[in-house]
Amino acid sequence: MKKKNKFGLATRALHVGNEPDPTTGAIIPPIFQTSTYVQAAPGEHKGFEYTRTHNPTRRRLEACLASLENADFCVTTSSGMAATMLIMQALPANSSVLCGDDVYGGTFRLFTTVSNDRHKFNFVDTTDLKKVEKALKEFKPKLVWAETPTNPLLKITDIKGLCDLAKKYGAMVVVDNTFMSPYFQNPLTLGADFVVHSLTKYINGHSDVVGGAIMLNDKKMHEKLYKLQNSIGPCASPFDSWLVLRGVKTLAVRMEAHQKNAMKIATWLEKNANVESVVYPGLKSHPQHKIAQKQMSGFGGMITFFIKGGLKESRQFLKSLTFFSLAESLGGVESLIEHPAIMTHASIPLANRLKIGITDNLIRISVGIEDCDDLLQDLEQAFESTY
Ligand code: P1T
Repeated sequence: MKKKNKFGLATRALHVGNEPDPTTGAIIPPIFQTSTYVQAAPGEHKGFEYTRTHNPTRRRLEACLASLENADFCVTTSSGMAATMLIMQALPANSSVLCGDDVYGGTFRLFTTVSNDRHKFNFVDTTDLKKVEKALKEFKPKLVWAETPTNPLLKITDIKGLCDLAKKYGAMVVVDNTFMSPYFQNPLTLGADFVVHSLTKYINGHSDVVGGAIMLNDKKMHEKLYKLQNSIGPCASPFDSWLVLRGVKTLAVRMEAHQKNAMKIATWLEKNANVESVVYPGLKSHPQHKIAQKQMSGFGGMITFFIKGGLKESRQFLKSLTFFSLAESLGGVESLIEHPAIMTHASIPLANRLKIGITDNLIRISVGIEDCDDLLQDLEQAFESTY
C-alpha cells in the first residue's frame, strides 16, 4: 500500500492547513472573507486576484483534505453535486460512463437528466466484477463511477478489484467515499483515479455546511478541474471552507464514536422481532463483510434496515422518534433517520428503485454520537408505538 504521509490521520486533520496565522500568530487561521484583492498596479498582486479563483482559507482546506486522502491535489466545491458535475465536465464530450446501480439519488438524477446531454451512461452492479467486466467490454467507458458503501443499500465494491479491471480496459475510476470518510477508507491508495466527497457529511460533521471535494494525483487533470472550477464557478466559500477546516479536526474521534454506536445499534436491530433484516458492513451477515474488512479500517456510522410491514409501519416508526431527527443528509454528530423511497432517492424511478431493493419498508439511519443507551431506548419506544 502506497503511503505518502508520515503522520497519522488524526494529526494531519488537525495540523495540515491549520497552521497558525504567520502574520499574527493566531492559533486559528483567519477567515479570508473577501471577494477580491487589491493590486498595486494592473497585474501586480500577491498571487490572489479574485476569490472564485483563489482564496487562502479555501487553499488551506484543500491542503488538509488532499493530505487526508493521501492525494497530491484537492479541489473543493460548493456542494458534493458540484464536485460530481466538475468531473463530468472534465470528460471529453460524448464519453461513455459506467455507474454503479445504487448511488445517491441526486447523483442518479444528475447523470440521467443533466449530464446525459453530454455523455452516455450505463448502470451496473459494481459489487459484481463479472458484470463490470462484461459492461467494460460492451460500453468501453472512459470512466467508472462507484459509491462504496452505496447509498442507501450499503453494498460494498472491491475497490482494488474494480480499479484493476478498469485499468485493463482503459477506464478511469471515481470512488465516492462520502460514507466512509478518509478516516476509514482511502480509495486512491487502492488504485482509484479520483475520490469524491460530499463535505456536507462526515468530513464537516456538524450539519452546518454544504460542500464537496475531489482528491486526485494527476497534475494535468487537477489543472483541468481547477480551470473548470474557476470558469463555471461552484467554489467553496471562505466561511464554509473555514467551518470545514474546523469540523474536520475531530474527524478521527467522531468516526470512532459513530462506528461504536452503529455497531451496537445494528446488532440490536438484527435481534429485533419487528425488523426483517439489517444491512451494516460490520455485521457478519453483510454479504460483502470480508471485502469491508479488507479495504476499510472501520465500518462507519450508516445503517439500513427493513422494518416489518410497509409504508404505514415506516411512517409511524419514523414519526415516533425523538433523538433521530427525520431529515435528509447524514454524517453529522446528531442522529438522523430517513425514508429513501420518499426522501433521498425519490428522484429514482419506482421501477429502478424496486429493482435494486429500495422498498417502502427500507429505513436509513445516520447514527450520531449521542449516548447509545438513549438511542436504543428511542428506537425501542418507536417500535412499541408502531406495532
Ligand atoms: O448534498 P451534496 O453535498 O451536494 O452531496 C451529494 C452527495 C454525494 N454523494 C453521496 C454519497 C451523498 O450521499 C450525497 C448527498 N446525500 C444526501 C443528501 C443524503 O441524504 O443521502
